Amino acid sequence: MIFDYENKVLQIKIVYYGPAMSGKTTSIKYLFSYFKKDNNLESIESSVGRTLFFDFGVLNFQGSNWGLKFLIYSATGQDFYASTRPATLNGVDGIIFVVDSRLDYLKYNLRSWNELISLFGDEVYNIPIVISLNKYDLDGSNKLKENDFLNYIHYEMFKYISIDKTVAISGIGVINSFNTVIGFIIPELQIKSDIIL
Ligand SMILES: Nc1nc2c(ncn2[C@@H]2O[C@H](COP(=O)(O)OP(=O)(O)OP(=O)(O)O)[C@@H](O)[C@H]2O)c(=O)[nH]1
Ligand SMILES: [Mg+2]
Repeated sequence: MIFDYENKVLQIKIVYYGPAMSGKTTSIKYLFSYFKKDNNLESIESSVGRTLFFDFGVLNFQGSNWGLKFLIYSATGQDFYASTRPATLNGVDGIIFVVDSRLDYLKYNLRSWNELISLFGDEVYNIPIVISLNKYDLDGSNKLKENDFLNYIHYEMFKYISIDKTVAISGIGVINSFNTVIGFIIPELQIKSDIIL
């Protein structure tokens, strides 16, 4: 978090993290379209729509006294570009961990989670994290439940953690997850549309 006292702007960095194809880019695209800031989002993608390095965009909000500037990133899930992930996480204030909630993908989710934890020391337990059980529209009952995932990851060690189902392709839960992570970072704040309440 960076306070720019001169311009009265608070800068906050949020990273969407998770295994390949879990829905990080889709979530970010929904977020930017919700705030009608589609043009602020840069996705560096391969010809088949896979994130090469990261997605990046800025969301600005103006309060009565201070401006808020959110730097939003997604780390690529593709292992070929894994070396870019630590840099993307540098200086992060909050993480949205996007899980592919189909049970067949559990090992990829856990591998990505363990990698995320290993990139930080014990400070990871102080970072606000919202887990998004994404693709909840797919595959009937063959899906990960909130408590099951939490039990895999020793959630009780984390100071600020939350989990919810999402469907990024239709936007279900995406804004909620974003608001939850922001609420962890700045408890007084709630963002509605493009004004700060
Ligand atoms: N059915 C369904 N499909 C989804 C959902 N979210 C994303 N997808 C699809 O899953 C695929 C991968 O989504 P992306 O958002 O590109 O995944 P990513 O996490 O950015 O993947 P990488 O950049 O490769 O790490 C795309 O075809 C999306 O349309 C969802 O909630 N439900
Ligand atoms: Mg992507």
